[in-house]
This record gives sequence, structure tokens and C-alpha cells, in this order.
Amino acid sequence: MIAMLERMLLIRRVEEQLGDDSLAGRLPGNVHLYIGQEAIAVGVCANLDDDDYITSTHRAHGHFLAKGGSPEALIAEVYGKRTGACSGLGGSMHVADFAKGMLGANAVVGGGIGLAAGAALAAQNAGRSQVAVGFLGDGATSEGILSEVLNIASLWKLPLVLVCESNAYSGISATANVVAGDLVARAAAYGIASLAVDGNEVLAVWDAAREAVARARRGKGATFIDAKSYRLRGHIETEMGFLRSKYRRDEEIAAWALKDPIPALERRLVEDGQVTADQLESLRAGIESSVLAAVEAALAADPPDEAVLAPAIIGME
Ligand SMILES: Cc1ncc(C[n+]2csc(CCOP(=O)(O)OP(=O)(O)O)c2C)c(N)n1
Ligand SMILES: [Mg+2]
Repeated sequence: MIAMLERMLLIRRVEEQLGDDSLAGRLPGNVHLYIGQEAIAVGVCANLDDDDYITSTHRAHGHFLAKGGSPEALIAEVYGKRTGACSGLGGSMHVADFAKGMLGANAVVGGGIGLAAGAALAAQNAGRSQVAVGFLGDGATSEGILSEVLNIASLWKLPLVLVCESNAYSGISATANVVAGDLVARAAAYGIASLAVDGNEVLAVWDAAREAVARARRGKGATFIDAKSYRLRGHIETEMGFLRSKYRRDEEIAAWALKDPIPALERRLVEDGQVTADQLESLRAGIESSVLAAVEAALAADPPDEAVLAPAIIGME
């Protein structure tokens, strides 16, 4: 649990940094922050090995770090520097780390889950016991690809776990206005295991994912997990610079801030005597200095190598 807390704190601190950098105009592109949803990526990925696969969304930093990606490589990538995870060519919405089984962020809503199904099929065909996890947003459940993936995952008993992050919004639309019916029932209708979980409770997420991953490894097929949570920051960090009005009530955000998964876990670990306030302080201090050092390194790093850039640009012509 302390390792999970550490990862959640790391994700939070990296993203607070990237949020500040975004608002200050220091980044070459936009960032979609995962703040408030950290317990989902961390609780799920704590059950995975390096050779298990994940696919991600446009909100990818948390998935990347939870799967063991390096914060230095992530920060440099978002800064567009050649020391980044993808040599500075991808940026926030395309971070990947194949060595850690992180097959990539994805700017196409719903795109990642098709890739996850493919990775699960590849593992199954090769007779390996790897599992693929496809993270998706609740808004992505309106994409047709979900139906295709649920169908084929059920028919072929793919070693796949779909983790839907129900954060109550699809972009700036309330999910209730754009997604019909109950998602757990929808997945169950395809004949796969399906359940809802409190996505702000890391232990609950961990437990649900543990069972789903074990089921997949035993060849018993796919699971759909609907993890209920809330994004505490904007759809993109700079949204209030161009939106004409607010689309969420302050009271709603404040109520969910009280359910922030990180302080809840910290309180629990202190109360249980698993960690002292001093230990928490030094954990935070260590993360603070490593993130600041990573930012310094990213600022000092060069932009992408032109020799790498040229074929990438030619390839697009
Ligand atoms: C295929 C496709 N349609 C629309 C968009 C524009 N878009 C980007 S993010 C987003 C909302 C996605 O909502 P959700 O899946 O719930 O993810 P969240 O932003 O809440 O994490 C939309 C519609 C896109 N990137 N790709
Ligand atoms: Mg959403």
C-alpha cells in the first residue's frame, strides 16, 4: 500500500508541475491531467508485470507512470525534448514505453481499447500468460469500437481487462447526457465478467483488478471494470482561457475534492500505524526534489534530433 501511495503521489506531483507549466505557456502542447483519478491506474497496474500490456487515452500520464514509466522521460517528452520517452516527437498524447508494456497514449477516443484487444490476442496466440489492460474514458463508451471489442473478447476469451474511468464528464459534456444506460449491464450483456468499483479507493480497485487479471491469466476471459471517480482539474488545463462559461458547479468539484483518493489513503495508513507523518513528509520531499530535477533536465535538453525528425516529417507527406 505504501508503494501504491508513493506512485499516486508521484503522479500527482508530476501533473501539478505540468499543469503549472501549461498555464505558464512553457509547454509546446496541451495537457489533459489525471488529477483525482490516480487510484485507478495505480490500483490496476500494481497487479501487472512489465511484460503485461496497457493501452491508454488522451489522459495518459498516470497510466504511463503507474506502469513503471520514468518520470524524467515523461516530463522531457511533454516538454518536446529528445531525452523524452518518444525522443520528443510524441508529446503528452502519445507517450509510450514498450519496455514497460505501455503501448501508448491515444488521441483517438476509444482507439486504445482496440489495440489492447490486439495485444491480448497476440499473447493468447503465442501461448503466453500476459494480460492486456485497455483504459478508456466513460465518454469513449459511446464509440462503436467498444461494442466490437466486447464482442470479440467474449467470443475468443481474450486475456483482456477493460478499465472504464467514469469521471462524470466526456470532455465538457456531462456523461449522463451523452452515454445511455448502465455500463456494467452493457458489458455483461456480451457475456463477460463486469463490475463497478469505487475508483477513488485504491484497495478496492486493486482487489477488482487482481481478480480480473487472475481470470485473464487462467484463460477464463475478459473483464469490464467501471471505476467511478471524478477529474478534479479541467478537461484540458487551459480550458478556462477559451470557454465562455463554466460547465461544472463549484460545489460539485468541492464535494469530490473531499473524496480525493490521496489524502484518504494517507489518513488510513497513518491511522493503521503503517506510516508516520514524518515518513510521509520525507516521501513527499523525495518526490519533490526528483520532479524539480527532472524539470531542470528537460529544460536543459535539446529538441528532437533533426535526423530523426526529417524521416518522420517525410513519412507524413
Ligand atoms: C474519435 C474521437 N472523437 C472525439 C474526440 C474529441 N475528444 C477528445 S477527449 C474527448 C472526451 C472524452 O471523454 P472520456 O472518454 O470520458 O475521457 P475523459 O476526457 O473524461 O478522460 C473528446 C470527445 C477525439 N479525440 N477522438
Ligand atoms: Mg470521462
